[in-house]
Amino acid sequence: MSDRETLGAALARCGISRRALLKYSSYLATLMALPPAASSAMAEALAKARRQSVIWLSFQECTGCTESLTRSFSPTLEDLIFNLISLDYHHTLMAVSGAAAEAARLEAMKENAGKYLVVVDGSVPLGDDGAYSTIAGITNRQMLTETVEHALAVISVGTCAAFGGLPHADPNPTGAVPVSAIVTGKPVINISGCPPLPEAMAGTVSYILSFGKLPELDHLHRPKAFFGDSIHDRCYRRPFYERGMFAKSFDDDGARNGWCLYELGCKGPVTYNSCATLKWNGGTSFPIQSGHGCLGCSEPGFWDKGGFYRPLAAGTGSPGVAVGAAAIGGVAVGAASAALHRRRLHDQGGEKPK
Ligand code: FSX
Repeated sequence: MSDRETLGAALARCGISRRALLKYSSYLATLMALPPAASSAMAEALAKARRQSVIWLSFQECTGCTESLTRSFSPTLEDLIFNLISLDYHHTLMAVSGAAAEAARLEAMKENAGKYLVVVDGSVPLGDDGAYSTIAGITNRQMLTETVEHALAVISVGTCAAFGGLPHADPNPTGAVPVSAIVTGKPVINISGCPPLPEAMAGTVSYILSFGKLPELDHLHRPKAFFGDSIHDRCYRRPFYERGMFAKSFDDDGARNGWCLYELGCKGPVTYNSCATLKWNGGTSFPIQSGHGCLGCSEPGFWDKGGFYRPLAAGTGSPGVAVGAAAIGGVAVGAASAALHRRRLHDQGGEKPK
């Protein structure tokens, strides 16, 4: 692996021009709210960077995170950059299996000690000594602990790895925990979402490759560039919320005409992610644009928050789940109540004042 070509050389070999790399850097710099000069510095750094060794571990998950990345609208430069990292180990994508696969993991760890990134999707089962999920004869916990020991950093992709996700939902039969419950003494970046946005995954890796440091993170260790605003902050239905115009059912005229889906259970006001701006499938759409409320999939404990179709104002129905239910409770429908709702969310630290 020591003779890895630079990313610039690899892109040129694939017919990707310098101009395209500059365009991607500029897109990424804008996306991450970096100063204008950062875009050319990023292009230079990316062109000179050696292919980054990445070891990808998949534990208790549905493979949606890998699907999100590999089935993103193609071809895009971020796909190519992800293809051009050295993905030295990936349960789903690697050609070899068994002893040869494990040898590849150990070799990558040895040859890139202190420099490789570990990407994890899925939660880690601790119940019954980890018997619910084993790979190559060892528990997920053992594999994670051993693999991260000499890693540069760990990226938890998907809500399962970041916060426990579906396997952690009540009653959590496998004793599932997020990666951060096991990994200590190493930087852990959470890119949540079920699944996460491919741009957030590729953008975060590109940032680390370009600048040799981690991006700025929020209180849940998510890159602020992608998780700095709530879905509600950026939602195109927001003007209807402000005017107190709420759809009453998924097929009424209000819903069809873009009215706010708050009363139908939309969790956009308490969910932080970039779906409303980046959208999915190459910027085609996102759930709210398709007529369905946000499920809040990038937030901790979203499966247990009292029902996807239960309005926030009705509370979570689940004690101890912090979605600001107390802040939202008692909000009546209408423009005046919308303002009150915002004020109360802000008082709970859930939303900026407007
Ligand atoms: Fe979880 Fe990802 Fe949802 Fe699925 O790997 S975040 S269940 S999309 O696959 O972990």
